[in-house]
Parts: sequence; structure tokens; C-alpha cells
Amino acid sequence: MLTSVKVSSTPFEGQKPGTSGLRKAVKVFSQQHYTENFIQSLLTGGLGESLPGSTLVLGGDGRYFLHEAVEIIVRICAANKVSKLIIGQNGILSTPAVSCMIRKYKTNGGILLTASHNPGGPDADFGIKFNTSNGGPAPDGVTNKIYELSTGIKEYFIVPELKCDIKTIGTQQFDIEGHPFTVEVVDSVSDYLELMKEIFDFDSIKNLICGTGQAPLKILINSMHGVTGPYVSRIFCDELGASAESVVNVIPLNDFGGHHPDPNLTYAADLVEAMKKGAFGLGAAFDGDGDRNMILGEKAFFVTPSDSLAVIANNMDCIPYFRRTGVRGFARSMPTGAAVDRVAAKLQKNMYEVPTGWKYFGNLMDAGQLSLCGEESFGTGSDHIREKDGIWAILAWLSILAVRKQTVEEILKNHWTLYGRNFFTRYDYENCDSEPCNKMMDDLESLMNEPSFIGSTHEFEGKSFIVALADNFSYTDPIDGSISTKQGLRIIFQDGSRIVIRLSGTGSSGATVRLYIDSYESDADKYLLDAQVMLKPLVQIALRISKLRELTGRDEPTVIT
Ligand code: VG1
Ligand code: CO
Repeated sequence: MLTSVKVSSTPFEGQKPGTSGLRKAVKVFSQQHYTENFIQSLLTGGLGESLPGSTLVLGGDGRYFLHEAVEIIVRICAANKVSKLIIGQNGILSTPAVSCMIRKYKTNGGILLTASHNPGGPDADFGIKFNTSNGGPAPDGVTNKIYELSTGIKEYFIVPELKCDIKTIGTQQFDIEGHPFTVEVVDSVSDYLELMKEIFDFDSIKNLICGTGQAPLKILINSMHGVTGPYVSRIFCDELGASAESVVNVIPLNDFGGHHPDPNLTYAADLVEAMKKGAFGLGAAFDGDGDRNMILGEKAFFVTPSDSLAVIANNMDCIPYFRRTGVRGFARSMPTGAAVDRVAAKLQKNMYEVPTGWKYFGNLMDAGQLSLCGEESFGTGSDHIREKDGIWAILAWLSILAVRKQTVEEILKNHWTLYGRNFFTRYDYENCDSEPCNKMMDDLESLMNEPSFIGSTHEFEGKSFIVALADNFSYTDPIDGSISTKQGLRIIFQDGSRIVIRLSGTGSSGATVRLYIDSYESDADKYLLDAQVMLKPLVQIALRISKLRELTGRDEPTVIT
């Protein structure tokens, strides 16, 4: 029998909820009691009365500090009378896999150890995220409660002697002062793979990749040394017949090989370079925890996430799951390019615009109102789980390619011919000082609130735009009526073009400014032009109105997508 002890503790830093979960540098989590405080607050605040006797899924993306965190969480769960933890072997579970397992095993929730697309290693980031019983990120009400508890915590409960083996698949039973506590270590991939097989036609994708009846589609999948490695090897190589050279960086490393595990044109530059050589028909990369994806066609033809969402929306019948469930509705986060809106209008489906962060989609899905959604930040997903899902997105694209027998580029060009093109770009200014960024946002909001701002004309190199609407985006959840205010400044012009500026809620230090530009073009002669050229006037107008350069001292963004 093991005993639980109460340890006195004091909060030393507010653990504020962000866009999703808690992210800070590893050295913060390593401070005495920091992780313990947070986990105790998470269990008490997140599970409330259902904490004793609860079952939780636990796993992470393999980054540095994962094993220490798992050990602490197991011991604190045991002391708080959790009855069972389902843990991925070696602590490895992708974010989509956790969501899948919470739903499959109907657990009370799950704890995800990841800082997503942020770098890992002893001097880099770590994160803890709580998902509720629907499999999705905890809603604001829950994260606010956890935050409140963490600011006043005085003690936590722990079973310091408890040791469990997370290397070996199997069940371990413990007796904590008469309470049974079970740790079940499971294969990290199996449950997720099973779900993918229910959603997609694996035979048809296999024929596409192996070239049964036509030339094989050569694919190049880059896991960026994140958690998707084992999933990619099992799904694309073992199940779908892709060759070993089709997958790279599939060994999860605790520092992601020193890289930024963020699938965009800057941080996944090696995929871009490899694709440019022209030998592959589809390229893909994922972030550290496997919920984001980037898709490239032959010769590195870039599919923006906003377009990817719209193309999948327009081709839902290529995916067996949607043929079964029907298409309930589409959604995107507010800054995401509005290409999908046009598909929704044509197909007469409901279209929702929600704040940034996946948690807002969950309520709509739970209420049966939403089938497919996405964010410009390389997030695409559906109601099969309650997280965005990188591998799912690639399988969705492969399904479309298999049915339509066209290249990625052809599919995009057809789409633009049908709907016109929404040009989109995002500029990130990472690691800025917080104070000037807050001032910039406040000043801009005041300017936008001046009565003369609506109707004002803004001009750059001969192109001019007239402001039709300007606000700080606010969202009323149509299902539970909860209101989320101040979700980003948006300026909408009379021609429908949009400038959006918001501060990141996921950074682990300083402030990150995100500037988003979305503009619609219906002139077919311009569909193939470069987005940076097309959007330059709006970018310059945004920089001018916001005084971003002057206030942040940054001339150039750190990342452009
Ligand atoms: C960013 C993205 C947002 C995404 C969030 C979590 O948030 O902009 O679209 O949902 O990261 O992604 P922010 O607040 O930094 O802009 V990840 O892959 O955690 O899970
Ligand atoms: Co992620």
C-alpha cells in the first residue's frame, strides 16, 4: 500500500490560460512545485466533483521534460483518487490521438504535454493542456477556474513513492490507502489508426500511392522529429504502402533536432526545398504535437490552410465518413481567409466564424452543427475528434486526389475558377516587448472607434480601400450563449478585404503580433499572381494605420505565411 501526502506550496507565478493550455520555458516547469501546483489546480478545477474515481488519458509529443512531467502527474493523480490513467507508451501521444482516445474510452478528460509548434529542449518550451470529456481543449470557463485556483494554491497531494513503468505496454495496479489506482500503458498509434480506417478508404489511397492502375503518386512526409513520426511510419508506410524514402524525420527527438517544429514555409524549409526538385506529387509536414499540417503540391506549390479548408469543403463526398454522416456545416477562425465561406454559400451549408483556438469549434460539433473546420495557422479538422488533426488532413487530401485524379495544383486552379480566389497572408512579429505591443493595440482600437474611421479611405500605390466596418471581434457561442470579447481587431473594407491584428495567446515569452490580410479576387487573369504582390498595398496600409513598425521597432516580420 502506498500513502499520499499533503505538501504545502505557494503560487509564485500566475499560470494564465492562453489560446490553448499553459506554455512556458522548461526552466519554469522545473522550478520546485511549479508543475505540481499546476496539475493540482488542473485536476481540482478541471474535474471538480468527478475527480475521485475519474479516468484520464495522458501523453505528449516527446519533448524534453515529458518523462518528469508524466511521473509527477501520475503521482498527483494517484493521491487525488483518480481511478485510472491511460498513458501512451513512453508517454507518446499526439494531440489528435489523445482526443480520439478520450472519446473512444469515454474518459473524464485528458492531459496533453506539449508546447505544440514551439521549440523543445532544456532551454526551450514545455506545455500542459487539459482536454475535457468531449475530447476538446477545455473551454474558457474551465481554464479560468484552473487559473484562479493556481493563483491561490496552498497545498497539493502526491504519492511520492509511486513508481510506474511507461515503457512496457500493459496494466499496473496500485493500492493507495485502500483506493485502487490503475495505470494502463497503451500502444501510441493503434486507436488513432483504427479511427482513420473508419473515416477513409485505405484501399483507394493505397492504390494511389502504389500506382495500381495508374502512375504512383510519390509523397514526401516530414514529421520534423515531432510526435507524428510513429503515426506516419505505421499509417503511410505499413498500411498505405509508401516507400521508406517517402517519410523523413520520423524519430521523435526531445529537442526536435534543434528546429522549430512548425509546418510553415519558413520552419519547414527543408520540405519546401526537397519538393522544389519536382520528384514528388504531394508533400506534407506536421507540428510537434501533430495537430497542424502544411500541404505542398508538385514543385512546392503551396496550398494555404485557408484554401485547403475550402477545397476539402468542396470535396466532402470524396471521404467515406462524410458520405455516411452528411455535411452539417463549416467553420473557420475569424482571421482565416474566407474561401470556405464561398463553398458554404454555394452548397447552402451553415457557416460559422469563431475566435482563434480550436476550443470554439467543439460546442458546434457536439451540437451536430459542424462537420469541417479550420484555421489559417495550418489547422484543419472535422467532427471525428475535437482537435485539429494533421494526419487526417493529409489523408483527406489523398482521398480527394484519388477520386479526382488531378494534381494538387490542378485542384486548386479548378477551385479558383469556380469560386474566385481569396488571397491570404499572415505576418508574425515574434518575441516583441509586451508593453509597446499592448500600446499599439490600444491606440489602434481607439483610432478604429473614432466615428470618422468608418468611411475613411486608405491608399497605397494607387490602390485605395474604404473602411466599411471596424471592431474588436466578439463571439457569442450559438450553443451555450457564452460571450468572448476582444478576440482581435479587424478592419473590413467595402470590397470585402480584411486586415486583422491580434496578439498571440500561445507564446511562452514576450509578445507576438499577428497581422492577417485576406482579400478576394474574381479576375481570372490574376489567380496565379503571387500573394505577397497582390496583398502588398493592404499590408502597407495595415502597417501604417497600426504604427506597428514605429511601436515595436521591427521593420520585418519573423515569419511570413
Ligand atoms: C496559435 C494559432 C491558433 C491555434 C493555436 C494553437 O494561437 O494562431 O490558430 O489555434 O496557436 O495551435 P495564437 O494565440 O498564438 O495565435 V497548436 O498547434 O497548439 O495547438
Ligand atoms: Co500543435
